[in-house]
Amino acid sequence: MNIHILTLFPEMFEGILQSSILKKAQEKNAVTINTINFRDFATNKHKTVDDYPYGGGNGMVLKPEPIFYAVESIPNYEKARIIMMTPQGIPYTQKKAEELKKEEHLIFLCGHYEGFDERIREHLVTDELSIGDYVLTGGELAAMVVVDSVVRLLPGVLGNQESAETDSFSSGLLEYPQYTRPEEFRTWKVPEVLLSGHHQKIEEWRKKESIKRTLQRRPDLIQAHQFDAKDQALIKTIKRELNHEN
Ligand code: 6GU
Repeated sequence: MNIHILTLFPEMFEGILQSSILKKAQEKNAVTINTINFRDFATNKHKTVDDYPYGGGNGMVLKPEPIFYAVESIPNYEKARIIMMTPQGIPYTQKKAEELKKEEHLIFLCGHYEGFDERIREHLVTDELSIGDYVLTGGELAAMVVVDSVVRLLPGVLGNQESAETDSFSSGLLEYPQYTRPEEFRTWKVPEVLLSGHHQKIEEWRKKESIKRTLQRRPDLIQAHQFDAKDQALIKTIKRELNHEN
């Protein structure tokens, strides 16, 4: 996969792209990631990238020329998904990450404080994404979130240790509680079943805890999930138990 990130603040990406899994993914050639400062494509001597909104009002608006010219400088940009990061975008989910991982080329547009001239949205962009219902100072942090969550899904990026398969949201449920040594810490013991060596019982316990946690924290995910008859019975049991606790 090939990723380009258009931003006025390329330095914001240095730490994240040079650390941990994203660094390794680039070293393994699973992905190439380049930042482009679209100020370099500004057309006047002051390198202006924004201007006052037509019709008046507060704030500045990102001009179309620097962003169009920066995108058009990228080889084969016509075949890329061109993704604008804004709070008005469609909500980003694991499902969208699974969709984007199949693409060969992603181009991210990050604005900072300002809005984009609507012609960028209408005539350049293929996707507009938001990472949640809160406002960031710019699209950079949001683009990093999307890049991180897509790159970890690329073949060969995660080892077995970090495997993408069993974690939250790929199963549609939240993760079950995990424990490691010591068996007892400040009187707090690890659940007996996990020490039993009884694999079927351990699997059942984990499934139950996973559903319990999801019911308590994210009932919306339970609504969306398809359960077989056995799990539906388990959900009923858990709901009854939770009612008795309260
Ligand atoms: Cl993609 N950009 C900004 N500026 N704020 C956001 C966002 C994006 N997603 C949530 N809040």
